[in-house]
Amino acid sequence: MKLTAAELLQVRMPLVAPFETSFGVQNERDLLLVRVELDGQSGWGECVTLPDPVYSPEFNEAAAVTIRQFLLPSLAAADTLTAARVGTILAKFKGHRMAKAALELAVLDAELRVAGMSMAAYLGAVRDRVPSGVSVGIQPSIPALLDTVQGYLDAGYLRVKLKIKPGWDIEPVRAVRERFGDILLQVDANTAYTLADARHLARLDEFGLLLIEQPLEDEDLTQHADLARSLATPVCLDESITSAKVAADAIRLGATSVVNIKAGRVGGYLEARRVHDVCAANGVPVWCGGMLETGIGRAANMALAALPGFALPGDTSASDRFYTHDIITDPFVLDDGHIAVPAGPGLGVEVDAEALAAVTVSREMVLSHQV
Ligand code: OSB
Ligand code: MG
Repeated sequence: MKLTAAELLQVRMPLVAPFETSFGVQNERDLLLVRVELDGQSGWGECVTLPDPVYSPEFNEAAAVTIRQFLLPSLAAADTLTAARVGTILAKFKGHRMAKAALELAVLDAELRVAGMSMAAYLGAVRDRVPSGVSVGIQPSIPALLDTVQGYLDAGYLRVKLKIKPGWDIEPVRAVRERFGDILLQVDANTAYTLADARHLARLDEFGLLLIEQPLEDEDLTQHADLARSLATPVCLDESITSAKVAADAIRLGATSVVNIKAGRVGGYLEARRVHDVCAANGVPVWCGGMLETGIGRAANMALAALPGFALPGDTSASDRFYTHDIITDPFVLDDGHIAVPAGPGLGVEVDAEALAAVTVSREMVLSHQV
């Protein structure tokens, strides 16, 4: 197949509530979508960058420039383009994994729509629904936190992840554990601590958490291994895991005993599957992370989370966890704490043109077919 057109969209979606992490508060989701055409067949991809380089070095505007200036021209020059080739074609460009992942996803969507195959089937899914967890942002107070968590448990979420930071860690976890008892509970620090906090973080041990996610900085693999030895709570890496190779290194070092897989962070869904495979080969359970995706990225995450090694519920929440109006025609809903994995061709969801238009800030043809 040949890349015949490509479009870049900037979208601004209001969030149902502000989402606060140790790296800041988001009041809306500003994001980038890509639409490609392969021999005239449309495919959609979502870029998971944030507006600022606070979770990873990538950010929306940099991703747009990278896609426009380097990635799309290289893909357009390929005579035979398939998702499996995207990684190789783009390998000469360092980093920019989220930008690459968005394009690989769009190509894959188009390719699979032509083939009549679902993304879940393509990746090797073994489930038709996935258990759903929820990521709970830092709240203004403990009573507000308990109300928020109560709402998610009432909705049926099967696992709760609390965002933590220095000053918002032991007490919120204690309060949630005391109020809700034996729920599946974990925490995510988004790199907010240093190894000097090891004794403090060990105070979380008494709460029987599933895991502590990314306590230290991205590059601190050895220090995560040191920390892991001083905690009973399993350490799970997110930001640090940028490829299957890094996952293998982190496991070998003892820096991580569970892995959060986000396709954007590792350069695409095919590399995400390789991370899954490396973890499975080492007996390391994985779960699917999230980046406040619209229905497009969410659909792809559901397919990924249906692979056999996804042993824990992920941040695979329903669309209404973040958005009142998603941009797909059938938003993801919770059913008995689970989300159905799309079974139709490609992503298996349809973009709602009207809903998309309502949140689109700009839309630009980056490449149009030259005959
Ligand atoms: O660390 O998992 C994270 C959102 C943005 C950036 C980083 C993270 C998150 C979340 C939200 O925790 C997960 C979701 O999309 O539900
Ligand atoms: Mg995280």
